[in-house]
Amino acid sequence: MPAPQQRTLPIVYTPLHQPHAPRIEVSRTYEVAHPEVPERVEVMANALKQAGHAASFLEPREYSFAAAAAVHDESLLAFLEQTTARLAQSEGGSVLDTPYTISPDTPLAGNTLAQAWLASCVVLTGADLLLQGAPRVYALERPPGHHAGRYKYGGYCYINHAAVAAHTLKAHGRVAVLDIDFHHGNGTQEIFYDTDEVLYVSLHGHPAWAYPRFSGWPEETGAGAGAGHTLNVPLPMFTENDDYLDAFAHAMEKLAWYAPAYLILSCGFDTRLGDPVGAFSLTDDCYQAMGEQLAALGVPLLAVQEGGYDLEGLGKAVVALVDGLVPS
Ligand code: OKP
Ligand code: ZN
Repeated sequence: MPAPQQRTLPIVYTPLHQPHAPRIEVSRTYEVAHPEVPERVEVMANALKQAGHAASFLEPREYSFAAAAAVHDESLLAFLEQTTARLAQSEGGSVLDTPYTISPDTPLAGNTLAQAWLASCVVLTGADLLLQGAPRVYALERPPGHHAGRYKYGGYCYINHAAVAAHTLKAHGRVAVLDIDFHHGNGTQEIFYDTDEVLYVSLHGHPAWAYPRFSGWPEETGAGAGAGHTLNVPLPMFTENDDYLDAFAHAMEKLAWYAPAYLILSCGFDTRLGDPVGAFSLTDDCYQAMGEQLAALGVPLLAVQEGGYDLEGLGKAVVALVDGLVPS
């Protein structure tokens, strides 16, 4: 008798992300509303619950912050700890530009590091569920992580959750990270650039015009033991489903070549038509198609929430992806 099909999947979530609520970032020289708002995860959580996944929600466990040191240099962690501790003492202060950021768009406040680590705990809980045999898990957390590198934070990211989880999982087998956020995950690429224990594959807006600009060219393919273990597929502005899915097929071939024991999906919906930060034109069909193909790959998969800023579209996008991941 064939095994019954999985009709849903664990969704790790906590409402406690909400106190992380950056208000402004710097665009050139003036202040603008910050797009990485608490409503993002609430919209996605509500849409998933409405789509029949309410019973799958579970709370994160706690993990020691020491785990962050596996992927971030102690200089960065000490800076984040000291700066947020100082800000916690002073009433309501926040700082945008520091020597440790790649872009002045990622506010530090007194609670920021604790909030970022809470997001890592959501993702680490998901990783543990994979180790316990769950075929697919969705970690619905914020702030995102893929721009946080070994030495610097930025791009709305403080701790690289996908990298922390990849570090945990690679003790149990080869790990691939597939990054489908609109932006290149410079932090994840950097952290695993010279190892063959983690494959990094990313589809993103071309760095000639898209953030973070300094990383994500196709010529970046890994170094040392990691040579050939980074694949960047930059795409043009306004890329639509067909061209995106062609590039996705290329990424899937690389994943099949690597044959990972675990797959981390750095999952951003800022590729969606109408997203105010990204510049692609994908529709929900594309997320469902990717979900289906990823499920068919048969590799235990941990989806990690990265970007996506269109509060009207986020719910539909995540439901489409999860519907693809969980055939009904
Ligand atoms: C985070 B994630 C500076 C613009 C900064 C930062 C975008 C961060 C995206 N001129 N924009 O990858 O969705
Ligand atoms: Zn993004």
